[in-house]
Amino acid sequence: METIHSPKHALRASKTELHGGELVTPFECPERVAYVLKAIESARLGEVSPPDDMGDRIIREIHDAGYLDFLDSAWREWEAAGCKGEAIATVWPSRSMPSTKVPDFIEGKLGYYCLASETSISAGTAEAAYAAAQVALTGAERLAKGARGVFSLCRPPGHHASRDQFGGYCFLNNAALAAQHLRKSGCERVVVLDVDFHHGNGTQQIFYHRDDVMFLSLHGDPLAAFPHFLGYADEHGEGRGEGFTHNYPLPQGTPYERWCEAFEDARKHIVSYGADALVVSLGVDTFEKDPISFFRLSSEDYSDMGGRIAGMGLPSLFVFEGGYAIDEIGVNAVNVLTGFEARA
Ligand code: Q9C
Ligand code: ZN
Repeated sequence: METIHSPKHALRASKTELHGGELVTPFECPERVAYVLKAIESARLGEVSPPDDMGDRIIREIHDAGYLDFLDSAWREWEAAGCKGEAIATVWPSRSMPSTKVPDFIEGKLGYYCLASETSISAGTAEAAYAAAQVALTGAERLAKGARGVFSLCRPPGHHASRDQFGGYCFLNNAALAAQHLRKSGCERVVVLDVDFHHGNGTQQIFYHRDDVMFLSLHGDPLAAFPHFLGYADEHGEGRGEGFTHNYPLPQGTPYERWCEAFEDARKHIVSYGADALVVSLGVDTFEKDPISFFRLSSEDYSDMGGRIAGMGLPSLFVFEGGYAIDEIGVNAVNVLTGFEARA
């Protein structure tokens, strides 16, 4: 299987994550990609290629123009305001002051365009996010040209980024961009299956009113797990999108057997939808040793997961999302891909 990868991911090297009331070194760090590349080599998964520059046409279809301008200028404006640390949102248009005005000053803009404050904006963040978007779009293009399986090694991740908000370590929604590109390249129906531990709130929001992209997510119950405010079982889509969103919130300590029951239900929806292509939001933070998550998958389980995904018989693009147990992150991600190839 071909991997698409850009060294520009390293431009995203934030020094601070607001975690438990402290500023810690972010869990979502550049070393994650180094470990995955090492595992790709050890497993002889296949070629690692740079992305093409696919431009910003699809990015502008998925994301809000004001939000994209904000991402481009946020770091400059933060520095110009004399701030010393990285850019962290501290005030929001929240339930008791639900304004839709976009403030002029960077403090207000940050709150407007941010959904969770653990994620700091640092120098180079926008450039890295753009490169990750190109990695996703290039993977989608390979699929459109006939590839059976491709791995877009995106970093920073994307599935928490909505049309106009960043957070949860995400800035541009790589999986949504890939799905949209597939739609514009001849696929009538595309499925996004999100197997990251966290609910893919951004992807769900982006496609919530659409029937041409089905979204399904298996994740830690939002009552207990980030992002807390989306991802419940009663969210099924709206308008034309009614019936095209499916959520599987799962409890603390979920083992692979329980995860598979949810997967099999999701598989039935995917197969009866009659999709032309599948985008997998591939996070491996469902791992038993993940430092910020609470499922109990083992390294071997990921091989089986890849086989089950292959069993649906769809051209599949794997878009990298989360996973923070970095010693095993490479093996776990590559196990999904080799498991896929073994049964594809
Ligand atoms: N104290 C992805 O896996 N957690 N994002 C915030 C920590 C944020 C995870 C609470 C987790 C975001 C792509
Ligand atoms: Zn995650």
